[in-house]
Amino acid sequence: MPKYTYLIALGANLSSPVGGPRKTLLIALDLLNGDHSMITSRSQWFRTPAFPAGSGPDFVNGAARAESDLEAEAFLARLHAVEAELGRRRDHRWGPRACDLDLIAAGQRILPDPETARQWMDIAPDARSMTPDRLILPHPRMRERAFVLAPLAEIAPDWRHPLLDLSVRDLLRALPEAERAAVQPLGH
Ligand code: PH2
Ligand code: MG
Ligand code: MG
Repeated sequence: MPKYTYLIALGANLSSPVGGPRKTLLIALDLLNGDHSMITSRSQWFRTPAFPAGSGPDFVNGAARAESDLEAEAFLARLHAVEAELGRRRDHRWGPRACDLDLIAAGQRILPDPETARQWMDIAPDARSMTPDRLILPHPRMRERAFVLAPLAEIAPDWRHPLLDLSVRDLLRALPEAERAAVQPLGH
């Protein structure tokens, strides 16, 4: 029996060597299926405007759930290996990308500890360019992003944020209507 359940956000707004965003993200999920990990569900795809506005072409976004024997750091390393395999260059933090696989949550675990995770979540907007040098879970910015929450709401609507005690459904409902409306379903 796998030990951990992970929630993953997928995004792409450039073609990769294997094809356009949808094809690339499907192949990424195939590559994640293996000895230690299994993708057990995924959302449909969504077309979303690039954030920040004007930073590039629209994204294709989705979300998936994985069961895995790997610890969170090792699972994150798998995500990065698949990104690299699909041609992702990790140079521009907010630049266009061919395959972005973000680890959003590991069950109800809070990493590295509740105090640090809360500090990154509450960080002031003008300090947002800072990047943590270790894995913070749940993902500190997940509550702000309709392009993460709308796909997640399809596969894990009742997952509860362990620091906020709000479900994915609650977090999505709390976003401005215009941001939710900008996330357009594309089907599976
Ligand atoms: N990812 C980013 C930056 N901006 N915008 C959208 N719409 N979707 C993303 O996945 C996304 C983004 C950084 O990874
Ligand atoms: Mg990302
Ligand atoms: Mg990323």
